[in-house]
Amino acid sequence: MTLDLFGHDATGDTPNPPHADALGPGAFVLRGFARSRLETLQADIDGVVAQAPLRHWLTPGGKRMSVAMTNCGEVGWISDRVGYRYGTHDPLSKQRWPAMPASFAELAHNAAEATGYRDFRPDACLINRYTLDARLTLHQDRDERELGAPIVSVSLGLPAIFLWGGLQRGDRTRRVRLEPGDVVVWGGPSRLAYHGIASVEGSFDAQAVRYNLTFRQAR
Ligand code: MD3
Ligand code: FE
Repeated sequence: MTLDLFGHDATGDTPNPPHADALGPGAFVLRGFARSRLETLQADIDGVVAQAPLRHWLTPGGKRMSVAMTNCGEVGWISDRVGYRYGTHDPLSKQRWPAMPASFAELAHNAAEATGYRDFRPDACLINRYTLDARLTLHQDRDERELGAPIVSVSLGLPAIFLWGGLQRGDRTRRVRLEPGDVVVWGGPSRLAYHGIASVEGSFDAQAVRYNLTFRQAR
């Protein structure tokens, strides 16, 4: 596949509201979109984590991921020696993943709508927690059945440098600073772009961490 991801007018019908910065065709940063809701979101994260603790998955290759993860919603993203997949149950508790808090579902829906994606109803929310030494290497999100739906991500806590690549692993990457309250919507031709987190900004004596919520229509 050789789509010209960041060429001019790649789709022609890309939604483009005035208050969003386009990162690429179909991908938008909504700066501060969740800022007024950060306290509620954090309280709801804490509620999910109390039921389904953050943990470091193993990659299929056997490496412990530096990002700690948990899930809420109908299905959750899981990684172990078997591979990457979505599952209805938390492998630690053997219970279903906690329900998606209304504050999460509403925010994800509203952000998608603000960028022209109608009727976004995510069934999965991955909660990522980054300490200062955590990284997420360049990857594609391709474990979802519904690749036509966008992904919505919400940043909380410490700022981070997001890596935004192209459709091929070797394509050059841009660095985008994501701050607490920033919401990003990735769809259309940008849905399968390579991306990652290069670094989290903060001082080592502080206890602070970064959280990211990633909303997907996974199945
Ligand atoms: C661009 N998380 O969990 S969210 C992930 O900040 C993930 O925790 C990062 O990448 C984080 O898979 C980045 C932003 C994101 C999510 C999905 C994308 C960007 C994306 C899918 C396609 C293109
Ligand atoms: Fe990703």
